[in-house]
Amino acid sequence: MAEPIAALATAPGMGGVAVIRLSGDTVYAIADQLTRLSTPPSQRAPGTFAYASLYDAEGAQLDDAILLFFRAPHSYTGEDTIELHVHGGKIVPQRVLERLWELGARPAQPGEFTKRAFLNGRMDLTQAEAVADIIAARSPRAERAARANLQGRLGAALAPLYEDTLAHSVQVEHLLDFDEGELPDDFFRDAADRLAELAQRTKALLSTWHESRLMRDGALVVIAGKPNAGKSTLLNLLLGYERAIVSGEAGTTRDSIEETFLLDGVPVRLTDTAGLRDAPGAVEREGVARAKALLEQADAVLYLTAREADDTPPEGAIVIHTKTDLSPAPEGALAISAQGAPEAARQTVCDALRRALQLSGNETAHATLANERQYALLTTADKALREAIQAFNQGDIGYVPAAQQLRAAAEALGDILGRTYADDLLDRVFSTFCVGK
Ligand SMILES: Nc1nc2c(ncn2[C@@H]2O[C@H](COP(=O)(O)OP(=O)(O)OP(=O)(O)O)[C@@H](O)[C@H]2O)c(=O)[nH]1
Ligand SMILES: [Mg+2]
Repeated sequence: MAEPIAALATAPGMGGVAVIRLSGDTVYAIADQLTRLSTPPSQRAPGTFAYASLYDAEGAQLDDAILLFFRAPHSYTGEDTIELHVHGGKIVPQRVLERLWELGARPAQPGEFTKRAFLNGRMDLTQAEAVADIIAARSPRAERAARANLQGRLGAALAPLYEDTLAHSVQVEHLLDFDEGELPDDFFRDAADRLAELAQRTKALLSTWHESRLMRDGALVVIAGKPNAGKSTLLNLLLGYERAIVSGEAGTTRDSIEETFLLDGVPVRLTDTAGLRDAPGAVEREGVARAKALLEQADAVLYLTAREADDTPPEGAIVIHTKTDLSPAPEGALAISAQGAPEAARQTVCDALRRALQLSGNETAHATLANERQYALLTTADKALREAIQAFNQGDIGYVPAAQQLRAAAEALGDILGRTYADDLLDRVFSTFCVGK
């Protein structure tokens, strides 16, 4: 029995139209009471719509609406579903929802429509997660990756991996019942070889996480260097507008300034900082302390130098020589003139960042991991597969531990897809969704 649930599916606030979703076993009975159509909703064919007035218990009109009719299992949730398109704004959607509570629906929890879609077998867990990822995407590229996963790209890569691992696991468990002495000599070597092929697939998929993570969480890039090195000038150049004050006075920037720009679909949190020096004033000293703290957290540091005395970049920083229109940079160094050749400067810095952040720069048609949960489980599966291989390589004595590891690998892969699941896993996945999805 699927309790009827309802929620506003569009963002709350001013808007021409608001969409309310209603899903569950008794939604047609509810809609029959909400409307006074000569052909009530329960008599209407799925895939059709109706224009109808909605009424409260006393027969007063609540709104005019368009109703879309879906019937199980051909709906998003897999249940009977009605979508109500009502007027937007603060008052009408709320009034209609309150009437729905009166008629027996209850407010949907965050992600509950998608959770039902998953539980009704409409999608696997990676597809359900992709729904939230499409909404949360911060760049067109991130949205395309999420859409591919919604269409099943990741699931299509993981499902055979899971099936193959499970098949091996089942076979090995089965043979456990026999005396190990009866197994053919090449059994262990063969088993190790076959698992090595699976481990290759898990490894390839794991390697996609680096770039996906950056697309999801963004990269922190800190611009550091001595006062007057040209840091704020570079920030403005990369952003394309005059965000920070630029001046010939040393110590112009004191507080750190963070703005985001997209590099190959990765949101880069670009942070301009106070010039590093023994600052004369307390405010600037605090700025320098903040700059140093940021250096610790950065995914990449752009260290700008105008070739002054005692200019030592922090370890691991990308050193960029600035103001080459004034004096030449050393042979082979990364060098820019933000004022003389801004477009070339922008290119040089972006290319340096692509290398430092290990961005491939091109989109892949292959499956990519989408979140920390998937990455953690796949890491578990990968490790278990490798341990199973090692155990098999030891021959007879490794058989039992290998069987255990294989079971663990299959379980972790199944968890990614949601083939097996615990309620708290589902709660964790769907609680991050917005209401109405
Ligand atoms: N000639 C020349 N001047 C530049 C170039 N880039 C920046 N400048 C000048 O250098 C001075 C300092 O630039 P800023 O960008 O404010 O330097 P900063 O590193 O942010 O300095 P602080 O905020 O004080 O740490 C300004 O007068 C800029 O106009 C360049 O490529 N060529
Ligand atoms: Mg500055």
